Amino acid sequence: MKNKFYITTPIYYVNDRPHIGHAYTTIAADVSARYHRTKGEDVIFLTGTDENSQKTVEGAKKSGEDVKTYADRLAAIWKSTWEALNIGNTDFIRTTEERHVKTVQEIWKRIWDNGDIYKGKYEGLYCKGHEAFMKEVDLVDGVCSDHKTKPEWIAEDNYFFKLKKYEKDLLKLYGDNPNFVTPEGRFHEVKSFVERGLEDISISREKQEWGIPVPNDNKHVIYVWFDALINYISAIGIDGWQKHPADVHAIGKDIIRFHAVIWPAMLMSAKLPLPKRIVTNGFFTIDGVKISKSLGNAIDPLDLAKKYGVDALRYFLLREIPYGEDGDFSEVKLKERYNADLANGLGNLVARVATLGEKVSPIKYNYTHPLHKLLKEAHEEYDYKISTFRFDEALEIGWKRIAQSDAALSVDQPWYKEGSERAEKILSRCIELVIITDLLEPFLPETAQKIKDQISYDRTNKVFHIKKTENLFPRK
Ligand code: ME8
Repeated sequence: MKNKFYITTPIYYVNDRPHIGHAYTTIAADVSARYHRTKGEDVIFLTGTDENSQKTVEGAKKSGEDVKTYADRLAAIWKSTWEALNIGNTDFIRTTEERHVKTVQEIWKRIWDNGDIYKGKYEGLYCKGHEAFMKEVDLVDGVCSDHKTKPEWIAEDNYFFKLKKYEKDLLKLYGDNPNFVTPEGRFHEVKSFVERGLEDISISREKQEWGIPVPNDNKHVIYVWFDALINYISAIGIDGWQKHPADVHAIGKDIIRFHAVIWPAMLMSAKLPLPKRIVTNGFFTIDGVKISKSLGNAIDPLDLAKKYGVDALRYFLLREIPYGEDGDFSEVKLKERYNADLANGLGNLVARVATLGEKVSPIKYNYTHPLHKLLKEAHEEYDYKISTFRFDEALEIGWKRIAQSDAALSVDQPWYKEGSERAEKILSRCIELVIITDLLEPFLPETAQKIKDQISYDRTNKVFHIKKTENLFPRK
């Protein structure tokens, strides 16, 4: 039986179109999904949209549409953006879908039946930007420092989830699973947060109309985060989750408490298995400035993809910022890396090998080359890096090979003109390129195909066919 691998991204709010930050997490998850597919695993890769938020209502109001029409239009934009960025998700979930609403209500009932939901009064602050209940200590001069808005004071009847009850179980979970959250520093923050003591949380809103009704009490809607987290189950069904929960939730550092504290507690209460890992990326700024709608600096990934190509954008995002760390995005750096690593590096190597190789193609090859052992070792190191989300280091391995191959090509230059060793020398470079292409495929799927079109290995007849076509990355 094939091994299963289930990976998810956050489901994104539909109050705006995707920006480069959303693309970052989604591309990372896609690289992981593609990598597991190359290992022959049966991959489920889920992304989608989080629509039962007040942000959706406000977005609709601003654009003068009714809420459902607005949500439909925005969800289609998110879907098509991922298609354009070559994201190979196997499913796209919207939280307004029937399959999700049903699952949320079922999970609510399970948690209710377990005695973990009670009715109480919530009085306190609520930040709409965060869609989260806030404490005075979270604010700076009474204002949410992320959204620069004053949270509203709400006083209403709410249902509460007994989060505090799960304090000990959560600490045990963290103790037993040292890789539950990565990177380690952020896991540490989560642990300290829980160690300081949890409070029960409000999981419904009384005065909202848009949202999933609380079972048996339709005066209330379910709090959007309680609903949103369950999407990971809705997509594959409760039975599906029971058999194989998520292997990886890829998220940004901003939503770690929801995923590493509230979500496992909800699952424990519903008596369902827990996700295996939560992998968090840092946040990046643009030219040193926080990405924000009001500043108008939210770069549309499609604009960059149009200018540099989808693969170049995918490459840059994962090469430039070590995954997990905060970083800075700038188009100047993107262009620099494009020219240095892609045009002069990979693109140039492929062009050189194809030009020289075309003259001696086809070349016979029967797997006895000494290069094989060496390259296998590179593969092992790469496997480790990529399966632990060290994308920049995985790419570095690929680029080290590219540089070595390029250097070997220059040293061997005299042989390429004529002589019996010509085909033999070219063969070495072809073998290297096949391996390099394998390594890079999850990151640069389109480029990998283009390389294979130029340098292809025919397994049946055991020959390389080499044919020069277009330049992969024309200089910018
Ligand atoms: O939080 N740098 O959705 P959201 C890196 N609906 N990543 C960034 C980023 C940046 N500057 N900005 C955004 C929500 N992201 C909820 C999630 S899940 C059950 C519900 C990425 O639309 C990052 O992955 O605000 C972050 O966690 C996510 O977008 C937040 O997207």
